[in-house]
Amino acid sequence: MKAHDGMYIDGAWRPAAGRDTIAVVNPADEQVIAEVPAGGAEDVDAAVRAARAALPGWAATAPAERAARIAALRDVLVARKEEIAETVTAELGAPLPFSQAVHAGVPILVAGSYAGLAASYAFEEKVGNSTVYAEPVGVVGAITPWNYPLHQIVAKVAPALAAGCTIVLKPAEDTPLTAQLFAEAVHEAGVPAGVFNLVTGVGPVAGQALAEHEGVDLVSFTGSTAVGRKIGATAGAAVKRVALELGGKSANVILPSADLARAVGVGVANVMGNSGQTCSAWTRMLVHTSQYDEAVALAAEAAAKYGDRIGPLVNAKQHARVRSYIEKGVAEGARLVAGGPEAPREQGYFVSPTVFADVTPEMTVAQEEIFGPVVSLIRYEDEDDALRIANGTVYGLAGAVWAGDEAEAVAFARRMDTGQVDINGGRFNPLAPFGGYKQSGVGRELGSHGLAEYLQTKSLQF
Ligand code: TXE
Repeated sequence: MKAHDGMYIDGAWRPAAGRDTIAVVNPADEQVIAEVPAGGAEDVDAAVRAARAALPGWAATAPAERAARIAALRDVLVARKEEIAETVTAELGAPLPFSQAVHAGVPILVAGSYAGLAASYAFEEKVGNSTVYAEPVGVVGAITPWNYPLHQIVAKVAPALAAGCTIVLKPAEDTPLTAQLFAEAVHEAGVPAGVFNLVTGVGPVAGQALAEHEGVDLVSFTGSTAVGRKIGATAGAAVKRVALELGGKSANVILPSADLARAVGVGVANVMGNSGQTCSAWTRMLVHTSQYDEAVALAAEAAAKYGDRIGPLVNAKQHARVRSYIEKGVAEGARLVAGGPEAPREQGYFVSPTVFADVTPEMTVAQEEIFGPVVSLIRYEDEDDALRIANGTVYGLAGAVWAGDEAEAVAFARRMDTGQVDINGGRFNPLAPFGGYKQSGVGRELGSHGLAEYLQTKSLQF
C-alpha cells in the first residue's frame, strides 16, 4: 500500500530525524503491506514547534473561517471515502462494508457536526456585568488508538480545530496509513501550515515524548487504562489539561418487559461489530432469571449466524490476549455456548464470535475489558440486583437498557454510573457527549461538550 516515508510537519512531508520504521501488517493475512517512519523525540519537538508557531494566527481566525476549513475537510473525507474504507480494511482488518459504513461514514458525520458547531458556538457571552470569552487551550497533543482509526482522530482534531487550537497527532502504530491519509485530507482542505501535524511512531517513544513535551498545553488520549493513568499523572505533575477516554465493560440491561429477541439480537451484534474492539461495547448482557435460558439460546444462535462476517483482531498481541481471556472464562466456570479460544483459521488473527453463559459478576470475563468478540450473559433476580451488577465494575463508559416502556428504561438508565446509555437500541448522535464515569476516563468527546474540552474561559468585568 501507498505510504509516506516522512512526517507531516508545518504543511509538508519531511524526512524523519531517525531511521527506525514500523511495519504495517494486514491482520487478515499477516502480510506486511507498508512501512512508515517511527518518529522520536526530535520529530515530536519539530512538530510541537510548528504547532506553537501556527497557534497565534489560527487562534485569531474568525470562527466562520475555521468552520469553512472543517467543512472543506469533511468534503475531502466524503470525496475519498472509498480510499479511507480500503485503507482501514487493509490495516485493521475490518470487513469492507463495515469500513465503508462505520470507519469512513462516522468521521464524516463528526467532521460535519464540528463545521456546524464552529460556526454556531457562543465563543463570547455576556454574563451580568461580565463578558466571558472561550479561548483555545493552545497546542494539543493527540494520542489515538487503532480500533476506530479515523474516528478517534477526527473526534479530537475536529473540535480542536473548531476551538482554534493547533495539533500534533501521534496515531496508533498499528494504523498509521489512515492517519497519513487524514493528513493529506487536512492539507487538501486548506488548513494553514503548522495547524495540524502528524508524527507516526510507537507509544513509549513518540507518544511519551508528546505527552511529556512542555510545549503541549493539553493531552487528549484514547487507549488503555494503564497508559491513560500514566499520561494523567504526567499531565497532573506539569499542571496541564488532559482528556482521557479509556476502557469500558458496559452493561446491556434487558428488563423483563423488553422485546427479548430484539434486545438479545442487537446486543450480540453490538459486541461482534468491529470484532469486539469497541470501548463502548455492551460486553455484559444482564437478563432476568425467568428469561435467562431463552436469552442464552437466542444469543448462541445470533453469534453462530455471525460466522464469517467477523473480521480479525488487529494484531498478534490482541489475538493472544483475547483467547487467553476466553480460556480464563472457561477455567473460572463460565459455560461456552458459542465460539471458544481456538483460532478458527490458520492465517490471520481471527477469533470466533463467542458467548459465555452462567457468568457471575465477579468473574474475570465480567470485570475486565477483553476487547474481542466475547459477550457474557449474567442473570439477575430483580431490578436492584441488575443495578448492582451493572454498576459493579471500575468502568462506566456506556450501556443499554431495554424495556417495554421507554419511561421505565429511562428511570433505570438514570441510576447507572455510566456516561452514555442507549434506550431500546438507541441511534448514533454525533452531537451527544461521549465519555466515562469512574475509571473509563476524564472529559467528554463529541458535540459542544467535546468542543469545550479544547477551550478555556477568560472573563472581563465591567
Ligand atoms: O493500547 P495502548 P493497546 C484497551 C483495550 C486493549 C488494550 C491494549 O482493552 O486490549 O487497551 O491496547 C499510545 N505514552 N484499548 O496496547 O498501548 C499507543 O502508541 C504515550 C481501549 O493498543 O494504550 C497508541 O497510540 N502514548 C481503547 C495509544 O497509546 C502511549 C482503544 C493506545 O495504545 C504510550 C485501544 C506511552 N507510554 C485500546 N504507550 C479505547 N478506549 O477505545 C502507548 N501509547
